[in-house]
Order: sequence, then structure tokens, then C-alpha cells
Amino acid sequence: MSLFTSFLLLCVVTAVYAETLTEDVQNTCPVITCSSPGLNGFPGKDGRDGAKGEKGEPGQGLRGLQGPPGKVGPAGPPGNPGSKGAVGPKGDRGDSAEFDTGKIDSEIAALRSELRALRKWVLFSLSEKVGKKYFVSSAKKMSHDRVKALCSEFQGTVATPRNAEENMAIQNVAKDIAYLGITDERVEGRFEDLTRNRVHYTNWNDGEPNNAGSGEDCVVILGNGKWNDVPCSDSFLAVCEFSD
Ligand SMILES: [Ca+2]
Ligand SMILES: [Ca+2]
Repeated sequence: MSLFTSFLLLCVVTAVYAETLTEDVQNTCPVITCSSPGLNGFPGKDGRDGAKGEKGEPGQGLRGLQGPPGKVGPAGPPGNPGSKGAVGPKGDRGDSAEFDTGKIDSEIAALRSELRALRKWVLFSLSEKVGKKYFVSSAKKMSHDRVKALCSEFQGTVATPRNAEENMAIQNVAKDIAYLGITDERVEGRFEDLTRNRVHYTNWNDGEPNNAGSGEDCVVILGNGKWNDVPCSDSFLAVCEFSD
């Protein structure tokens, strides 16, 4: 081979190598390093709202003024009873002016005196007195049981003559047939006073006591002062006796 031919061949090889090197450099070199920087683009559109964040800490600013009180709420249910408290100290002595026993006693004495005077007047005007006994007659007729109740109501008892003088007094005070405090209710034919003591003074009318009909266990004094046994349910005047 001639020297000229070798020179041409070398040129061709060099040219091919250079072209090959240029292509490799273009394929591996980044553009940004290999070219001038471009201009910034326009801002993109707003993105979507993100997820809600956690509650933040209280602020550090000044606290506002306190508002007016709210409306009173409804009453709640009653609570359980409380425990019993301790016994308190003894109180002061009360005012006894309203309970002046001396004043009360004097007022009672005055009332008793007035009552005695009134009682004397009633007995004097309405009764017959024999010794320490007063006999007073009712103006209304009633059964023997009612007579007993009436005399008891006025703290007396049914008139029971113990002698002729008392029998006369009862006869005088009674304006009609009147019950005496004598019966044979417990034992037929055994006449007793209302304390169940057998009577010793009697003033029976002729033919009495006869326990007539279905039975006669109470005693009345007639207009002539004589006695008759009668049914206790019959109605006659009451004569009560009182002690002085
Ligand atoms: Ca009888
Ligand atoms: Ca009779």
C-alpha cells in the first residue's frame, strides 16, 4: 500500500469514529445540561380542599365580657331526706304570764260562787227541799231509762223517797204522775233503789204492786202520793233529786 492510500484510509476511519462519537454524546447527554434553561410557565389551577384539621389551641387574645345569667331551669326532683341532726341545746324558760295559776284559781273560785248562787235560785224557785235534798220535776214525760239519763246528765239521780216527808215533797213538785228511782227489774217483787239497795219506806196504792199485764217493774208516784208499779217503757214525768 502506498503512503497516499494509507492517508486516505486514516481520514475515513477518523471521520467515521468522529460521527459515531457525536451520536453517542447526543444520546447520553441531558438536555438541561446540554441546552440553555427555559422560561417559567403560568401557575397551575387551585387544588381541591384538603381534609379538616384538628382543633387548635385556645387563642391568647383578651377574654370577652361575661354575658347576663341565663333563665332559671326547671326544679329538679326532691332529694333524699337528710340524716337526723344533733339535739339542740335546751331553750330558755318560757313566759308563764299566760298561765298564772293564781289568777286562774281566783277566776275558778268566782265562777263557783256564781254557780252556787244560780243553783240556789233555781232550786228555790223550782224545787221542793227536804233537809239537804232538793227535788225538781221535768215538764216532759219520758220512759224510765230516759228519766235516769236526764237526772244523771244534771249530776242528780231519780227521786227516791226515804220517808213520808220526802214523799210529800216529791208529790208537791210533780204536777202529774212521775217516776221514782225504784224498780224490781232484777228480782221480781224485790224493790230496790238505783244503787241496788232494797227500799224500806214504801207507800203503795191499794192493790199495788200487782206486776200487771206482761210485767210492771218500775214505780211511779200518783197525784195522791201513793205508788203504783208500771211498765218501764211507759212515759211519765221525771223527778230528780240533788244533794245540797
Ligand atoms: Ca214487777
Ligand atoms: Ca201496777
